[in-house]
Amino acid sequence: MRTFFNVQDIGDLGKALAEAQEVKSNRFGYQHLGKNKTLLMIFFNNSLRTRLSTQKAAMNLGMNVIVLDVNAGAWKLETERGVIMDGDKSEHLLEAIPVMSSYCGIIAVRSFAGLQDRDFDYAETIVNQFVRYSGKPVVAMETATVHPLQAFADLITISEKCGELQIRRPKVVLTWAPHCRALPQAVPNSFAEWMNAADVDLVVTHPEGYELDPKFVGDAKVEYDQRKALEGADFVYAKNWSCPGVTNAADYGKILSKDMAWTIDTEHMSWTNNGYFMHCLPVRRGLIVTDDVIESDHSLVIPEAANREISAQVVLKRVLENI
Ligand code: AN0
Ligand code: CP
Repeated sequence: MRTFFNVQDIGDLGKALAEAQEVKSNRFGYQHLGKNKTLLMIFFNNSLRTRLSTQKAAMNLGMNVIVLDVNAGAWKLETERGVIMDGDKSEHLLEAIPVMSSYCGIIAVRSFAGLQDRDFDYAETIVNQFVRYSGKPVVAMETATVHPLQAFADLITISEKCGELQIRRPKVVLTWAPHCRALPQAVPNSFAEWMNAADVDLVVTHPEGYELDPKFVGDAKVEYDQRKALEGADFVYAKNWSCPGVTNAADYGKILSKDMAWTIDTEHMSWTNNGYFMHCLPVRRGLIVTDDVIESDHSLVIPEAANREISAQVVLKRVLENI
């Protein structure tokens, strides 16, 4: 594997899930792969899980790790070509990328959507420059439109629960929930993309206007009535996202609804098939989910986060095997 952005990059999902279990039971068995190899993790945005789990995964593999928080000590980076750099940005990404790549064997990047310009975000303008100008394998740690390490960890978590409960083809519901700030679509995009590729029955539910890009939703059923969508669900994956601008481009990145009737509480969970609650975290209690639901024994938020170490380790292992 050379780049990790989409579900196709991981290939056969059955094999990837088997490898995840193998890595989970033998985390330190592959240290020869990473010896004297360096992972550079670049963060343009905040992180708790991605930073810790990806660094831990790299260390499990025997790698050296360098972390750069661009907004905490690095020069502010210009990303557009052809501008006169007389503002607050001291360095251009086109110099910074080859410099940074000269210090490492693998680059991992977190760069959220700006939510101002749909074309700029959906063309993956920032991370594509890393792919093009670094000459190194690039792993997405949440880009403008995808968060594949999260979706892979979520799939591992669902598959483990299905194994335990002997569920063959689970009903998985991706539900929009209200939030006070405009959030990217990367998490729901990747979740839908990965669930479509997996052996699950995916239903997506959200208020009108929040339609996700068809390239991620595929043939999944879209149900605007949240109660109908949740009926019989084995897994409820809650997430807020801002307007993807699919039906109305002018609304891209806007908050169209703050309808608290969509908050996942015990009544919502009672409509499901004794379903499990999932969220990628960080989550705002009281908006996305109530305390009772997230603290219940049917909440999978902690196992999901723990599986981020496993998804990252499978991905880095495969990249290392190809260097
Ligand atoms: C980010 C998002 O919604 O994409 C990161 C989630 C992993 N969330 C926030 O900014 C709160
Ligand atoms: N789920 C996730 O990616 O969390 P962080 O933003 O804390 O990395």
